[in-house]
Amino acid sequence: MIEKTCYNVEKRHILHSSIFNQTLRDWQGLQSELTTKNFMYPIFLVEDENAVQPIDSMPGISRFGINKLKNHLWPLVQKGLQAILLFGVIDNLPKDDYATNADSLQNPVIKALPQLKTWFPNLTIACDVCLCPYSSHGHCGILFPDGTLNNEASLERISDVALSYAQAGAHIVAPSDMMDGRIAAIKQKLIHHKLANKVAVLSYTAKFASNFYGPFRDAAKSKPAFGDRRCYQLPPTSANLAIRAAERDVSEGADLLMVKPVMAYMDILKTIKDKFPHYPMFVYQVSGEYAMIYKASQAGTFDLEAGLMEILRSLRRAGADVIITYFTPLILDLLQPKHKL
Ligand code: PB1
Repeated sequence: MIEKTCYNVEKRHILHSSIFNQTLRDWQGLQSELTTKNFMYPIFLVEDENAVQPIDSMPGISRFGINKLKNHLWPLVQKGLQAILLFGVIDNLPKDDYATNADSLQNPVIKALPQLKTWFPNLTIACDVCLCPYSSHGHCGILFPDGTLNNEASLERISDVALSYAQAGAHIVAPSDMMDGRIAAIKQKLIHHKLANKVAVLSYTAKFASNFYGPFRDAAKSKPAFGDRRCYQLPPTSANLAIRAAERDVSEGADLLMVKPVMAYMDILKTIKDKFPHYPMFVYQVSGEYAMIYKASQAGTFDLEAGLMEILRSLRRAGADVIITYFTPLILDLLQPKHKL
């Protein structure tokens, strides 16, 4: 006999008994908890070692020279920052069809790595690997003379750049180029140079030809000189290609997987995490998502901290293990223990 209340609410339909105090509510959300280990902080690094260049399209975000980056990171590391993702931005070094300065000795990332590792020995440093910030045409690979993508030449160049960052001290190389076979090409070079057991490969596994990269392209000065990236970034309409990309990158040796952007792709996030539960799943809350959330909160649409935490918890609930986000400094403040012991 099922006991019924006077309004016939069956006892197993009573949810309020699971949420009437904060502890009960916390227990319902353990799978979406946030710690400092769940975050990676993207950083723009310029040649001028003493520069701080605010980025108009990304309020609150600046490009840094290495000396100013040290000052910026120090308090964040004290608050528990675990990982950063470096993007080099060049102003004076020339850009050419081969993206020569992607890994030249004058490249700001190559120059910064040894210093950052000395200053912050416990910080995990990932380097984005792509040609677009360094190529004259602004595309992510090497092109044929007719302007179409030369995938083979791109693999050779991109794996060279990844190797250079690994040799300069990167803990993780993160190819965002979306060339076919770049994970295997990078892994092969790391193995050949006896670095495969010391450097992780974070694949931008399911990276879509999104409308939400605009502010980044301002920040990194990496807008394509012509055309777009739809012939090598995944079509936003496709889930199947994302699965095929994940299967491919896992088989080619990726250590870490990623979905990017994330807010419009949480179905993809859940699918890939469910299919590969034993791989750390990264998501990239990209520049357009950052700017959208920031500006909406500035417009009074919602409270930034409360709205951001709601979004971050939803990403964790959908399967994200690590969130790459420009909000990392704010999040570190929000994660500080309320009462210092
Ligand atoms: O925050 C962002 O918008 C990230 C943009 C991203 C960086 N990995 C790429 C997107 C793009 O410009 O197509 C850069 C491609 N290498």
